[in-house]
Amino acid sequence: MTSKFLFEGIWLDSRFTPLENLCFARNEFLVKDNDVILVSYPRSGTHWMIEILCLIYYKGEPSWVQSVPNYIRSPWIENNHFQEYIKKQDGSRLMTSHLPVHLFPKSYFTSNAKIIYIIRNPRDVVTSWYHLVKGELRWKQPKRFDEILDDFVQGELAYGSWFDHVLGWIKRREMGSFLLIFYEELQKDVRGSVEKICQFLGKKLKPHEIDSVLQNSSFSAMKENKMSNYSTPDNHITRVFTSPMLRKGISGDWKNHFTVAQSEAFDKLFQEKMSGLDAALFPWS
Ligand code: PPS
Repeated sequence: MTSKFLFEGIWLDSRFTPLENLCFARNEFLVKDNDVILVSYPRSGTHWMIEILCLIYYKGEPSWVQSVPNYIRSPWIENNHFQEYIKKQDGSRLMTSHLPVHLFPKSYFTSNAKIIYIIRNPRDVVTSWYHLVKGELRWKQPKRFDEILDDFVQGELAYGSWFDHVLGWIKRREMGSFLLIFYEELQKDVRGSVEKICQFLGKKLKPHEIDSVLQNSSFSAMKENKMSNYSTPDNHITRVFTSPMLRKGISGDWKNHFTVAQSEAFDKLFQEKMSGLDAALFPWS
């Protein structure tokens, strides 16, 4: 039984984003000027960034991330399980979305809300995705890596083509209120990245507060934290997947999955699709 449906050229999964919720998010949801919205293509490090942002909001103090599940701290705008949580938020709201720019809430485009867009090497994105869907409870026979890679390249995984997603959003980086962050940048210099995010958000943290942000958002801290690893009993994810949401948390695992031929074909596709952008923008070789 498939839960996939196509909407304006984008494949979505009705278990997480039913058409009704998508239409509400896009047409009716009111983005406010002081909202901060984290946007990403799936498997790009979204939950890592949620943790960092929540800790920045609390000046490194971990009580919030240790007592409230991440999907309530920064709910997904388009997700059926989470729209209720957004209604209960007040003050400066923190929210998450995987939507491509053309399906994003229309009210955002006339607001001063801040967007943080996180990009990860698509080779690692598809690798991460393969491991997630391998543990999908409904399949007796999970798809092989080459089949998932094929779906990824064709834009047939949920939220559509990685290339179109990135190309759509990246255009907005010259505008104000938009911060582009790479997963690889976080891996290489997490302190520098956190300082950059603080500056973007207008938050001033002392060095020991930044230390605490780093410590409490580390892969090992998040893996241990029930509020960050989807082990709370009411979460919707473990009803669908048995695979851990936090798997390896490294860059370059794709090299253990791609064949030489797949890697060469992907490089060629990447160059074709991203030819309009400076290759130096992407922090991977
Ligand atoms: S989702 O479910 O689509 O929103 O997934 P998303 O959170 O975007 O990405 C999941 C991958 O991010 C890794 N992750 C981390 N890496 C490093 N440090 C920290 N703290 C961290 N938290 C999450 C997670 O392990 C997934 O990547 P893989 O490669 O599968 O490990």
